[in-house]
Amino acid sequence: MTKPKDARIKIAIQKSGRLTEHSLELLQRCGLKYTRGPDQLIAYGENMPVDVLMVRDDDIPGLVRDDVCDLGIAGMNIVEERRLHFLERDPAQPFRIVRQLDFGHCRLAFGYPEGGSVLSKADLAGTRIATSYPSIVRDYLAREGIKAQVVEFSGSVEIAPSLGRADVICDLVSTGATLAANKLREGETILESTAALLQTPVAVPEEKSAWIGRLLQRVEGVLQVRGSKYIMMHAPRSALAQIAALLPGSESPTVLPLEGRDDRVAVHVVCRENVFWETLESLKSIGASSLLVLPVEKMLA
Ligand code: PRT
Ligand code: ZN
Repeated sequence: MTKPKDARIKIAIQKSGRLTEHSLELLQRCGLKYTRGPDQLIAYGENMPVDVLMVRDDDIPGLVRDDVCDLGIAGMNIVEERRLHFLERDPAQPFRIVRQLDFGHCRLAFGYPEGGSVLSKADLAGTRIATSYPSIVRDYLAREGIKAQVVEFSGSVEIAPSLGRADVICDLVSTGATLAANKLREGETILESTAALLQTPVAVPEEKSAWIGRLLQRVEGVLQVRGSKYIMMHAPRSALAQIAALLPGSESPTVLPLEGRDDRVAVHVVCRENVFWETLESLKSIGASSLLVLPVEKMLA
């Protein structure tokens, strides 16, 4: 007999690490209020049927694949590694990658020892590559037609060459400081990563699926808001086309008459990009005045 599925949505996020704060903040911005359980492993949603499981990031893709959790947030580096690993055993896609998020930026790149014989991927044939991402690296080597040995390392990959355990490494890089401190030079990037939102491939009951839909729509709204600004200005009516060209995402501005002026109008636009001083200066140079740039609080498309 199949167990009745829990009506509450479960989201897996990283318990403690680089993605934790950002993941919780995203859920809070979606309107979720929660209390943490005494063990701190589950945060129970108070105002939505949503509970948050706090786990190690490596476990998140598996929890979503196995339908223990409906949704999960993990770095694309982990997501892709686990996806390739699962696909080797079962051709069905293990989960749906709903969308990439706007935090957790890093890249998976090669690190070549300074002064060594490997200068680029052209020299990788026959080398030993230390990495915590064996499936991604093997997949890359196969696509590039390079025959090299992948040595799996679970941590401190950057010390593998100096220990004599590998010739080069392939690891996550953010600022590049770790590579430099270990006398490694950054080589080709094989994956650009951000955090990603995953969804179980398993069908869920209608009521629950409606809540998941609402939550995903709110996530979309939060991400759009973070990159958006509301801009108000006075401008010559004749400059409307130039204004639209300067402000991406401002195709349908609100244009309002100005009392006693036929040549000038008030223009209000939502711009789906940050607005820099240079853009404001360009707007001023085509006759705009009284320019105001305001943050957007919420947005529902
Ligand atoms: O305990 P748990 O398993 O959950 O955590 P973890 O230690 O595996 O992960 P954590 O918290 O370190 O990282 C979580 C996710 O953040 C990663 O899976 C990436 O998606 C993302 N991320 C973003 C990074 C980095 N930037 C990053 N710089 N993850 C790791 N690093 C490490 C990298 O491995 C290397 O050791 O930072 C070092 C390089 O940094 P730079 O700035 O010196 O280049
Ligand atoms: Zn981890």
